[in-house]
Order: sequence, then C-alpha cells, then structure tokens
Amino acid sequence: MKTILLVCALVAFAAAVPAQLSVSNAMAARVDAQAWRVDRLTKQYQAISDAADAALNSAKEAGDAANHLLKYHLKGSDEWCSSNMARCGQSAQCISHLAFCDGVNDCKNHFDEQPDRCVLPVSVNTTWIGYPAYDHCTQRKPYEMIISITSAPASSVHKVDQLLKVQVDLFSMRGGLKQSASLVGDAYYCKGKQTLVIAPPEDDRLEIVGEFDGVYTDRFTGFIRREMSGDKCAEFRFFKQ
Ligand SMILES: [Ca+2]
Repeated sequence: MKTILLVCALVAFAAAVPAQLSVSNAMAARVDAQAWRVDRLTKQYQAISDAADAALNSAKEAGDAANHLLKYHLKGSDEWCSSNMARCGQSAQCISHLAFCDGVNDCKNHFDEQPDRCVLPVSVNTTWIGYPAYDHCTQRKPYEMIISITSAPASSVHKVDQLLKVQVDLFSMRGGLKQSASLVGDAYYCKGKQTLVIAPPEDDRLEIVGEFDGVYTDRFTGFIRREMSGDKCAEFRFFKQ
C-alpha cells in the first residue's frame, strides 16, 4: 500500500513541475508583451511630441514671417536698408531714395518707377486731418491738426524730393475754451521713403513727419519729432479730406 502511495506521489510531483514551468513561461511572455507595448507607446508618444514641437516651430516661423511682412512691407519700413536708402518693394534690393521716380529704372523689378508710386499723394490743395494717438511733447496738445498743402514750388536742386508749402492748423482746449493756431511752413515729400517732412513751424523745434504705409495714399501716420535728436514724441493719424 505504501508503495502505491509513494508511486502516486511521485507521479503527481512529476506532473506538477511542468505545469509550474508552463505558468512561469506564460507570465514571462506576458511581461515581455507588456514591455513591448510600453516601448511602442513610448515611441508613439515621442513621435507625437516631436510632431507637436515641429508644428509649434512651424507656427512660430509663420508668425515671424507675418510680423516681418507687417513690419517691412505693409508698414513700409526700410529697416533693411541704411537711412538714406529705400527698398525696391518686396525685394531685398536697396537703392538711394533719390533714385525713386527720376525716370531711370534702378530697381531690378522697376519698383522705383512704378507710376502709382510716383504720383504725389500730397499734391497742392489736398487737406489732411489728424487726431492724436499720443502726445508727450507739444505745448498746445491739439485734439485736431489740419495740414493743407498750399503750393509746390519748383526746384532745380530737389529733383526727386518735392518741395511744398504747407499750412498747419492746430485746435486745442485750454481752460475749457477752444483755441486755434494757424502756422505756415516749408515741407518736402520724399518719393523714395513716401514721407512728408514738415520743418518745425514754431521755435520749439518740433517737426512733423508723415509716413505713408506704401499701400494707402489717403492716410498717413504723422509723428512729431524733435529736430535735433530725431526722437518721436507724439503721433497723429491723418486722413485725407
Ligand atoms: Ca529710378
């Protein structure tokens, strides 16, 4: 009887060992599968993260390009060129502002001689009304400024920069009363920079510089600038009347 029991026990043990090995192998395989899955998810996450970074960089570059367009093209800034130069439209070429509208194609794209650019937006008898955006320096603190182009004297010296005579009317409030002042002065319009420069009409040495944006000819931004330093200390938005 004991012999039979011993045999049975040995048989049961022999059957149990392979079963345990089988369970161990299955668990190991499952762990491997989980590790593989985690590894795959990690790679997917990394790919998504890289794609997001690339999209953010792309968006940033697009934003920079848009800012660049606004700054250099729409606003007509010539920061790419030196102070006495102006850009040939959207190309990278810079030429002297004196070479604009002189009858000779200096820009490779002929931008400097485009007929619509060479038309004076500030011709005689045009009137421009301006309102302050900020004013840190004028004595009168005008709430309204009117610039009238009264004449355009011919000059053999300024072949490109158009000389002008202007009248500047300033309207302000002082002590609850409306006040006005009418000043006359000299000015010139630079076709290259599309800028109207009015010499200081008063002894405060504040000049007015009207900058057209290269797109609209019925409006410009008028900066009040200290003649000596060139610092801008007030800004008015002008519209053609
Ligand atoms: Ca030219």
